[in-house]
Amino acid sequence: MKHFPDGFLWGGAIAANQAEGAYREDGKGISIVDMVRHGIQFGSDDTIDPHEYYPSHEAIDFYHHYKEDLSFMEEMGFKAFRTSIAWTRIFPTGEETQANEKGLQFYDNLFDEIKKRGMEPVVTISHYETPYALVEKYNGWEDRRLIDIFMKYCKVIFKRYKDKVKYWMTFNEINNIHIIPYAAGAVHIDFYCQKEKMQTIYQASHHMFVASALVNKLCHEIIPDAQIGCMLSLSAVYSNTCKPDDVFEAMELRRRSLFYGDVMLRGYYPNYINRIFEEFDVTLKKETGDDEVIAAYPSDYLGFSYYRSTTHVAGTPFIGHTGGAIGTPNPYLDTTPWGWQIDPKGLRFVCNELYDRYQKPLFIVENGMGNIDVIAKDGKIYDEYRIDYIRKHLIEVSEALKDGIPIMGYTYWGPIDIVSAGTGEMKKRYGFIYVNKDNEGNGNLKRTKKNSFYWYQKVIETNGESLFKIFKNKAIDWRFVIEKESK
Ligand code: BGP
Repeated sequence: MKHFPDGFLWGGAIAANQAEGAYREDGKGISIVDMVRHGIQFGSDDTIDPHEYYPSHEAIDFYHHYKEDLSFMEEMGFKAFRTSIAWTRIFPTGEETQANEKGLQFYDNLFDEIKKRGMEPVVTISHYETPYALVEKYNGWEDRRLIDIFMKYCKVIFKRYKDKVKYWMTFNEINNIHIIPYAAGAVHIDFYCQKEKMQTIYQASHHMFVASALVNKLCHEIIPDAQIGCMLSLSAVYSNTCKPDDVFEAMELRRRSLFYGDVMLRGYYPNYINRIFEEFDVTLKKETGDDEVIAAYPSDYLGFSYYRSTTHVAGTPFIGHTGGAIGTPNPYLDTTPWGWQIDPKGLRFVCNELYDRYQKPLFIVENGMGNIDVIAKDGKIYDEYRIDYIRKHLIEVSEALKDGIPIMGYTYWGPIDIVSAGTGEMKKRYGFIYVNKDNEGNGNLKRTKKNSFYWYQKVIETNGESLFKIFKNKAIDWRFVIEKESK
């Protein structure tokens, strides 16, 4: 019996702002992350200090290296490649009436190249890259006018790329507006006043819900054969004990994220949110017709990221970072150097949780391991820890498929090293391909295949079957193991 269905979208995912660099080239405007030096977890400088180094300004210079980089993805056999469009390349401040042709042309070339190399482009429309001008003027999504501004941008890109892109997602990790509001909702909030914070967050979320629904509609009108999903950060959360208080609060913490899926996939505000609104004095400003729009145009599928799990103890604060909620460590799990606990079974758990709740196709659009890679004396990179991480997660994906869950594909996060979103580092590497560039900007950007490159290539070539094969030789260099075993 086959473990993965034919047509499963194997691939990888990046985001424009973490890979492209060229942050002022060809008319690009300043986006919110361009002002972030140490990662979105640590907030924005709200200015660019010319004396400081911002890793994302050059990143891995994907803007000029995309052909070479995509040739690696092709060599691994990718069926899908997820990236985002930098909104500021198309509308530098968000409010121009004319789109920037050079920006449009770049993505034309990029999508052509992806397709030419046998991959489906999967495109996130807004991945933490809102034009900064919209924060200055409107405090981002807190202001309803962002809906029309975003619609204008979407209309341009749908029309332009309608023959090239068939998989879309609106907002990257929209639920992260609670933990990184600046990146996810382009809002500056007062963290010290819970009530004001919640008011701003939910008002901004409402505008994003309406925008997302209208964009779903627009997408289907302009590209009838496209699918457009929402995208949530959904690493698992467990109760730390079987104490009913812990169990209940863990459910509440989880629901804070699932609320976003509830609205965008089911098409209505769930009852439980009313109590939260009451407790935090949230008064949502809605316009006539908003609820109808949200109901009429839900997302087609749920794209989500899964990296790790955590546990919750009642009474501890609801905080988090790019990997999801930060709770109390789980004594049963190992941890990456960045403290992310490795929990492959949690991925199967989450797939079941989500499908039980939504009955819509799932797309695992981010999963991966950030680690410190060392170049060995022979010049190679033996990243067995990464292979082990992915292998165990993919086996759980195959179990979830057996559980009867429609999973469209798996795009590994950061198939080539890129700048970390959370910490702004290059040192935190996810890639199958090493990029010679460090946190301070030293390095010549040379690309080198890691051991995991050959391993993932084999996984895709066998449509996942190699995951279940016990290789006689301990995998020291996958190229040799694979060559020998395939004879
Ligand atoms: C997600 C984001 C990505 C990303 C990833 C890994 O939250 O969608 O942009 O980078 O997490 O996080 P980090 O880069 O902080 O390791």
